[in-house]
Amino acid sequence: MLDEVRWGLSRDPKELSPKFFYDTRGSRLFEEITELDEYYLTRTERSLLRRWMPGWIGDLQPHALVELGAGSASKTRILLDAMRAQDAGTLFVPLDVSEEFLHDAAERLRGEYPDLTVRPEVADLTHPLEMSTELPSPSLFALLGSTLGNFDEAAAVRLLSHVRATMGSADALVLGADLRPGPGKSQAQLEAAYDDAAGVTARFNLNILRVLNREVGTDFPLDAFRHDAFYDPEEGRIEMHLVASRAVSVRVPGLGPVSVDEGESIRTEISCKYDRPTLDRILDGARLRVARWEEDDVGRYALVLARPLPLDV
Ligand code: SAH
Ligand code: AVI
Repeated sequence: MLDEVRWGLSRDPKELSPKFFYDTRGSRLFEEITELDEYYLTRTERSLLRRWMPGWIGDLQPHALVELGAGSASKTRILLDAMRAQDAGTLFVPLDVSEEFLHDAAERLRGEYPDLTVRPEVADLTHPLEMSTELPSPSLFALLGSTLGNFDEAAAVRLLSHVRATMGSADALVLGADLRPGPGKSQAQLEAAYDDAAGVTARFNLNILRVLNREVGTDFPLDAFRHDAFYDPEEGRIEMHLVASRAVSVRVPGLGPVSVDEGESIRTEISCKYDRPTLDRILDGARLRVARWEEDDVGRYALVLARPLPLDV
């Protein structure tokens, strides 16, 4: 973690990896975000899952569900219920970097689904997947919440290639993808989802500095930074930043003091927004193809079923 932090704070412009948001407090703040009026992503995805998953699971009859970046696994119940209704899977593998939060979610699901084997995996999706659980065939993988968007295109292809390397030819991946602004979603609505009136996203953003101060021994003064989020139409992505309201000098172990000028910003997250050609290209780069693409009625969000393409030998 310290190496990654040193690397990001030595760059110009400065950046931090969004995976550092998610200690238990950060994961809880994200949960709060998902309930905000402005954050349409979760509820739109939830209704798409309810509409399409029973049929897709009926066709696939998976024996296991592997959820990448599972978080609280709140929408997962829709998939698990569909599997139970089809007498399909009995194994659930939630995978996440946020260890304590993951184990709590796994414990809750064990209570709710006594017949289900729950095998949580603490892992970083930016590395090749090394599962300690052997997966049956077919297995269904899920990457929900548009979490793929927090990776740039090259990193998204790498991440999905790691997933593809773990998949058998009969497996499938269900992907949630937030879409670019269009007739049914203005840029202002998109930006409001990342800058809510109650300030929850601002607290989530600032949480990264608390995590760094505690975990790597930096001394960021939280009161010197404010939340900023904007949509970049050229790149097709939201960027979240922390902007310094005064000049500060921050202790970074192993790097010495790092100065942040007044008005200088640290980028903490990108959240890429997709269209069909972009997602086709990313999936193809990872040897996957779109089998189903379903959007909500105004085209805010897509639920995608991807199937493996043969791997080059
Ligand atoms: N899937 C849930 C949660 C999305 S929040 C939903 O749809 O609501 C993103 C989740 O991905 C968090 O739980 C976070 O801890 C996890 N995450 C972020 N970066 C990760 C990484 N590099 N490796 C594994 N998990 C990661
Ligand atoms: C987890 N991820 C897909 C969220 C997103 O929308 O990019 C994280 C988030 N950042 C700000 N609000 C929510």
